[in-house]
Amino acid sequence: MTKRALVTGITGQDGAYLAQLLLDKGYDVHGAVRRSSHGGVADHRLKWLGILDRVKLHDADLLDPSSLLRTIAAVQPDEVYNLAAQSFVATSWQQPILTSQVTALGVTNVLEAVRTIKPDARFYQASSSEMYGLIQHPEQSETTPFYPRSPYAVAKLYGHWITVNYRESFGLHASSGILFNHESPLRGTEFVTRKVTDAVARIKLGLARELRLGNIDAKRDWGHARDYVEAMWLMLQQDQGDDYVIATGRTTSVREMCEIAFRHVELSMEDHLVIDPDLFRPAEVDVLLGDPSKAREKLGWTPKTSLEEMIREMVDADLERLRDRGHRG
Ligand code: NAP
Ligand code: G4F
Repeated sequence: MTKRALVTGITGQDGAYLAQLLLDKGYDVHGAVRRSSHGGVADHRLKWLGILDRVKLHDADLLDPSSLLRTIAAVQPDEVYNLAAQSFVATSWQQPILTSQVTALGVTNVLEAVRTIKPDARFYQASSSEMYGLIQHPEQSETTPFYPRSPYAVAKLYGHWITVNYRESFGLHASSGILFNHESPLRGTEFVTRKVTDAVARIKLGLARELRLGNIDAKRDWGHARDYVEAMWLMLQQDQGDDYVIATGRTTSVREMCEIAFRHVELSMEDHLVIDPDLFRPAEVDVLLGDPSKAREKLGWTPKTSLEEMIREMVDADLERLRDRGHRG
């Protein structure tokens, strides 16, 4: 029997890679997409992966419960992956209410639609290492207390606990993946890794001269999105829903990540980097380092891509994109 999956946030970085993984596994893949004013949907990532014509898209917004009910009724999914969110931490101080509505309450909207229409569907919630915020233990695992430091992280904490609560209250097969930062050539350019690789490629091609960053002493546990979507799928193949930390177990500063990118194109970071105080956040998450032991033991999951390999892949993809654009004029 062909399995059917519904992915909210299918037009985002993780949604696109997850859709590709599920298609490769023979799934019938459906995506929920919100309306935008330019007529179409934000489908450039699905196009980049060459899978746009292989997924079925449905109009649904996390803020509109009736659209979610109708989509789940139409698709009758075996698995629901809730990846949609206002996902940029810095924006969450500018739009805290929207962030709460989509990233927190939106999760309940999806869970309610699942509970009402398809309670035997397995559910995945995209939780975040940002929930650890002001870290309470040097290595963060499923049992480390949370201390969120942004409206985004507070909203994600709600999403995490409502998922746990629906599992315990209604017996849903609901899992929360506490994913540490993961990146790829499909990462939005507002996030620091892609901002860096895009700028390095522009500087190398003579299209820009400087890169402006905020706090380069912040440290993150960075992995590759392609590896992390596999962990999402593995969670929904288990007999019971549960919570899992997904991370590499290595932490690196923004400064070191940036050096890797400049070194790859034989440029010096010091010649181009400008520190911009406007890019510092009202409250920072100084360091994150995940302990993925449970995922390794229970899911058999380990990351495959090193930070160096990933950053080089991202710089090369940005160079290629910019060169293609140049040829097209
Ligand atoms: P992303 O690239 O920003 O994608 C977010 C997706 O959510 C997009 O498809 C976006 O649609 C959709 N969306 C936003 N608001 C919506 C709404 N009101 N209704 C329906 N869809 C909406 O994020 P990502 O990096 O793929 O991350 C996927 C999920 O994992 C997010 O929930 C994120 O918070 C979480 N997460 C990410 C990381 C990471 O490091 N990447 C780590 C931990 C957790 P448009 O294309 O129309 O904007
Ligand atoms: O790349 P970032 O914007 O990612 P952040 O804030 O860690 O959040 C990402 O990962 C979370 C998982 O932990 C996800 F839940 C979330 O959705 C998102 O995907 O910033 C990383 C670090 C921060 O400490 C930031 O202050 O880089 C620092 N940074 C320094 N200069 C910068 C910049 N970040 C950005 N975006 N832009 C800068 O110019």
